[in-house]
Amino acid sequence: MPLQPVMMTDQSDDETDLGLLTKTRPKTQRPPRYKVLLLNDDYTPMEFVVMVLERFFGMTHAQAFEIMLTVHKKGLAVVGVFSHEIAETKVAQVMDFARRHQHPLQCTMEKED
Ligand code: TYC
Repeated sequence: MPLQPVMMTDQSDDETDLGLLTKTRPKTQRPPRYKVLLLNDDYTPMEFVVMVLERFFGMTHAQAFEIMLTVHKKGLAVVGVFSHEIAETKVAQVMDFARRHQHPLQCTMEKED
């Protein structure tokens, strides 16, 4: 952790004591966040993807439809950003739901920059 010089307000530099001290200021770490990505494919029905986005990502029908179309046109989209544990759970829920319905829909996660 970097040492930061701190100027004391009650001492000036012309005192024998130079008025400088070093305090350690531990950097507080924010936990990393993870983007959950939905990938396009040629077979999963659009209505199924909309249902997934409503069910697991709390989107309205209109939001879900818009994001589904983005994935369809661009190939993928970020559908949410979460802690590692929540992101992992979302990916598992989507992958399990898709598998149970025999759709090849893919959902992945990646660490945010
Ligand atoms: N491309 C699919 C189709 O035309 C629809 C689709 C959208 C599939 C988004 C996956 O993540 C996806 N039926």
